[in-house]
Amino acid sequence: MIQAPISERSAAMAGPGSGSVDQQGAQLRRIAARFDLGGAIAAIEPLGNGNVNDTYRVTLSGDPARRFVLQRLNTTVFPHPERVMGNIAALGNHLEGRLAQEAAGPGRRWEVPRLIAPLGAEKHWLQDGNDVWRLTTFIEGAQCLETVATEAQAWQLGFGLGTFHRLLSDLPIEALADTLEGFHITPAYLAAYERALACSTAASCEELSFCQAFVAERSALAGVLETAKDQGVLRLRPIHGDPKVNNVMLDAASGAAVALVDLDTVKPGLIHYDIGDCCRSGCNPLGEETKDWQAVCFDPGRCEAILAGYLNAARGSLTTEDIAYLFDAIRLIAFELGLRFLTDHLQGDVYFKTREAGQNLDRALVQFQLTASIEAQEEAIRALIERLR
Ligand code: GN1
Ligand code: MG
Repeated sequence: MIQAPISERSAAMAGPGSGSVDQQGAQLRRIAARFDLGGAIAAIEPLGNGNVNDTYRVTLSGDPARRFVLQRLNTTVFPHPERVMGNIAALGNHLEGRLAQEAAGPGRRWEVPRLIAPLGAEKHWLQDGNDVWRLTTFIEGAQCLETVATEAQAWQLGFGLGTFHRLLSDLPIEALADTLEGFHITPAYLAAYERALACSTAASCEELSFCQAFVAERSALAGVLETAKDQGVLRLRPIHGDPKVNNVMLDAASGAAVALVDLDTVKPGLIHYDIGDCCRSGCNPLGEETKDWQAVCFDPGRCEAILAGYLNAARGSLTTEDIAYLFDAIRLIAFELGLRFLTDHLQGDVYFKTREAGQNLDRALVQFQLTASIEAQEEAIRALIERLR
């Protein structure tokens, strides 16, 4: 798991609130101690590189040391914590039921982060002032990647997402709440971008003009998945919502996918959002935070491996129409994320965490360059999808 000590991160990334590292550490210990940990806390450290919530690893004393994940939920992004937590509980119960009947694959382990309740509480989360906290189990013996280095890793990424979809395929969507209205509805993001542009005070620059022209040329594409959904060609299913590279845990020894984490965005949606997100993230070897945006390209080899892994786990649940929209999904989700970063830049960085001014504009450029690379390789990507049918 890639992580940095609190002192190496900005206050915004380290959260919670302002104050010294010592004060933050004391607050984290106070919060963690209110959960049913079953032991004494030895250490709490920042975990991962999430753009939305604040995430920490809690380690207890003892050998072997038990570990947990403590998170402060971003309630600006998720204004209905009870829905988020209800979905995570429903998903956990469903997956545990399925896993009791069947293995994820021959000789494979598959795990689900489970919620640990606060002491003496009926709810799965803790309200502390305006903050909402939760504690989950830690997936031991596993790690996540920030970028995919090999096609074998890409295959595991796809297999992990396919397994998640397969295990959830019999969970009725009515069991899941809408935790984030408008999430992955690209036409709604386009409308939000146009509103933000009309009243933005962001400084004009060459990069911003490039982005504006890039979006204007592609605005007609925005509705491709929503139209197919409205026409009944594609249907809603339980999705993860955020299956980027670093949300897929791989076994530390074998490299096999063992869990999907970061379950806030689990809700009814199109599996195409997930497949598109997994590919836009897993097929960009430079990663989404690179400064060298002009060098960003989409790697079709990794894409073929992700889709092969996905289909190995979930082929049975995909229709001919689902497959027909895979290319559109891969292009659209890269474009959509660029649009979301650009809108946040125009709005003054109110949604995604940033460490420096202009970071969301840089992130938008990376996703737009990735979109352009996908478009330039359309024929090859469509051909590899055909080969996998
Ligand atoms: C956010 O928090 P994190 O890093 O898991 C975002 C995703 C984006 C991702 C881009 C709720 O995810 O949609 O794809 O950043 N999550 C939300 O890195 O908006
Ligand atoms: Mg997330």
